[in-house]
Amino acid sequence: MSSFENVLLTPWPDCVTTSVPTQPEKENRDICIPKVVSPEAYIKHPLQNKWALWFFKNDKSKTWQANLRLISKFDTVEDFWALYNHIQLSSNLMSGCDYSLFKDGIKPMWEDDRNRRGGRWLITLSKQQRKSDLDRFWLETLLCLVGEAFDDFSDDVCGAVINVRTKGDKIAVWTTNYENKEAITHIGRVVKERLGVPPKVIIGYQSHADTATKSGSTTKNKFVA
Ligand code: MGP
Repeated sequence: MSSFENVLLTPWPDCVTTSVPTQPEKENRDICIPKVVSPEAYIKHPLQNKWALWFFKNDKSKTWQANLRLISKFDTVEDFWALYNHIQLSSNLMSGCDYSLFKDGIKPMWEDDRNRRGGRWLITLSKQQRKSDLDRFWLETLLCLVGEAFDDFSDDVCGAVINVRTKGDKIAVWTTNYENKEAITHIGRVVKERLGVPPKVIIGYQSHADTATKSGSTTKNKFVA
């Protein structure tokens, strides 16, 4: 037995068996070379937060809260894409449906403790934008959330909602406190930039308290970007 054969661990749980040409006059001999597998190959890439995806289907015989269903939770990049690729694009949903992506533990409703004093940056889309912009705006919003794109202010973000509506679809990023001016201004700037909303298009931030108690069709803006 050569000294080389002595250092080979056999059987090796994870190795590649290969034929190595030895001296020409001898036949090829099988040896086992330990394969070094990088952790990158089998460890999923963790996200900073765990997220929950919710679905809302408008059934008028039920209350608003009863129409809201949790689809699934994830906390890795791979599981995010697995879920994203498994569900319908927003533009294929029936009118009246919503998706919401919120941090685990925060319900996608005004009543949650982390939303009660909060508000939302609202992007309203024209009917034509369902075809051209809706799905890519929503995906970019999701990537901003799971990728923690809001620098020091990502903690202020609670989640995002997409409303598919005949009158015009909406995408909103919800934050936790409408008094946190610095956080809200920064988040609004990032959303506008990442979605590629032209500078001349103004987006508004409204408190949930105002939205929940509005009387007309519009809610006054607390901030604009
Ligand atoms: P919506 O689904 O956010 O917008 O709110 P839509 O359908 O475009 O309607 P519009 O009023 O903005 O033109 C529709 C209705 O759903 C609200 O008026 C509430 O009755 C209910 N609703 C929406 N949200 C986000 C909540 C919530 O967080 N809590 C409760 N209790 N009801 C809500």
